[in-house]
Amino acid sequence: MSRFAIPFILALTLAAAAVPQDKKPPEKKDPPKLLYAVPLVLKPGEKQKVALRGKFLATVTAVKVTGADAAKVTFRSAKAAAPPNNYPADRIGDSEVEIELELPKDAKPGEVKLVAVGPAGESAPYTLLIRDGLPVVAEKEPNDGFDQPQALAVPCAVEATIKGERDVDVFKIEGKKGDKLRIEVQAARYGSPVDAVCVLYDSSRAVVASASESPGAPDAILSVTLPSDGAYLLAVQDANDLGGGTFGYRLVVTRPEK
Ligand SMILES: [Ca+2]
Ligand SMILES: [Ca+2]
Repeated sequence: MSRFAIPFILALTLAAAAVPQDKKPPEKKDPPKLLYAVPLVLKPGEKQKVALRGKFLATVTAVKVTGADAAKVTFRSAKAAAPPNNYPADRIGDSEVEIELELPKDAKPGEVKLVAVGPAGESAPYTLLIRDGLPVVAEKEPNDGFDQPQALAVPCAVEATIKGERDVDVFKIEGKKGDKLRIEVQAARYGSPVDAVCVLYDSSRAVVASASESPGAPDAILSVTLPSDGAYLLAVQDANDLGGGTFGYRLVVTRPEK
């Protein structure tokens, strides 16, 4: 081997070592993905702080609103915010953006969407769940069992949270034989990690009806005709017994037209 060979081989080795660095494709950046809002239900006509949970949100620099011309949005912060271990990150997200949002009083449910903007581009639009004309009820814990239900007057829309693992929310609804009730959970459609199961019991604690997600209908919906006069108990819980401060849901109880 000539005396030039070693430096030559060394140079080749160094060059080879350098190749992966030089030829490494630029880091692939994923655009932000909005999963859901906390609180899940937004109030038109009020300025409120909203955390948006999702993926690749830590570098988001702005949030845009569409579908409500007079809406005002102020970007506050973006950060990584990992879910607890063993929670499904695809549903709970790994980061969040905080904004201040003021929707006009006439903001229309289903029409207002948010888009997060970051260095890798824009998120798909996220449709906000907005209060409609139904009377609003705030969930009151503890409501964890048949002995401590929260009484509801129909119609209403309860704004609730599966506040921790194995949280059960029980509501009491008075009814008469032949009354029709429609009970609808609004959660998964709006990205909430709650996978709700709803069970309606009569006053003797026999199951009258139950529902969970079904194909084409990601949220539980119960349509029942009450079999007798009395107090009915509705239990809502997460199918996987998961829960936490960001597990919001809206429970809409109405009497459909006969
Ligand atoms: Ca609860
Ligand atoms: Ca509860």
